[in-house]
Amino acid sequence: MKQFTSVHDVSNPEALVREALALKQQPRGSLHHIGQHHTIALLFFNPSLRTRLSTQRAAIELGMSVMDYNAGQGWQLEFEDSAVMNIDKAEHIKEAAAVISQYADIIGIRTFPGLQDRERDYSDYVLRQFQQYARVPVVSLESAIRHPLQSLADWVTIEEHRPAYRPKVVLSWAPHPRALPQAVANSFLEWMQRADVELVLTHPKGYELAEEFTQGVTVSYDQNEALEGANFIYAKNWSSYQDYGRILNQDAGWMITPEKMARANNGKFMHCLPVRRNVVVADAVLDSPNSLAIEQANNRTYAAMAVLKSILEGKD
Ligand code: SN0
Repeated sequence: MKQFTSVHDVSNPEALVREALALKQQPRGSLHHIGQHHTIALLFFNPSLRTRLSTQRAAIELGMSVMDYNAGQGWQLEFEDSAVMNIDKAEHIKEAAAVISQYADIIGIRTFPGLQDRERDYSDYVLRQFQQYARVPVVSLESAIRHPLQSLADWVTIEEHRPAYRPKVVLSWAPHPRALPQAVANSFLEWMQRADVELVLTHPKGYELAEEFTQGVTVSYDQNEALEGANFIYAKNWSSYQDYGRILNQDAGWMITPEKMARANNGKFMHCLPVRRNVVVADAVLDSPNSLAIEQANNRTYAAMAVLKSILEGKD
């Protein structure tokens, strides 16, 4: 693999899922030779708990060294070409990306969307600028519009709990007090469309996601109908794509409750975390044995290991 910014960078996503599951079975300390003498730099423009720590953990398991940089607290970077840098931006992405490429063999970038300018966000500006100017492989640690490491871990988790038949997987919008990115939902749809599952997306009117991610996906505005017989219920909030970055409603009727779960078929609850308890999901669901949220987070390590290993080995 040459880079990891979306499912499109992966020649065989299902094989990558199998690789992550295989890596999960390996004894600790048995994989250090794979990344020995290699270094990964992790750059965070935004907060991160799971991505930061699981990617570090993955790199450590592979014997790599890790450099962790809070880019938001460093020099303010200029991303525009031909900019006259006489105001607040101290360093251009051209120099920063080239310099970091001399220190690290792989660069990971975490960057959220501004949720103001849809065109700019959906060009995945910051990630793409790093890709353009970096001289080593770039890994997305969640970009403006995608979170591929999360989606890979989600698929791994579904694989571990998959029934003997083709499962029904429902991605449901849920309420939230803050305007959140569409990245997790976009990415989940993109990856699940490559998996052998029945995929259903449900959300209130006005929360339609970008067409490039929903083409071919069954969409229902009726959450109860969508949840009928579901094997996996993935809850996630996102702000509006149409009315870009806006919160259109906080309808508590969309929260995932035990009553909602009762419509499913012994449904497993999924969320990428962090989650707002009793807003997105009721305690009784999140604390139930059917919640996979903690295991999803565990699988982040094996997803990242599969990705880093594939990049280190330079294979497709
Ligand atoms: C981020 C998101 O993309 O929705 C990261 C998820 C992995 N989530 C949040 O920013 C939640 C923040 C909050 O206030 O609950």
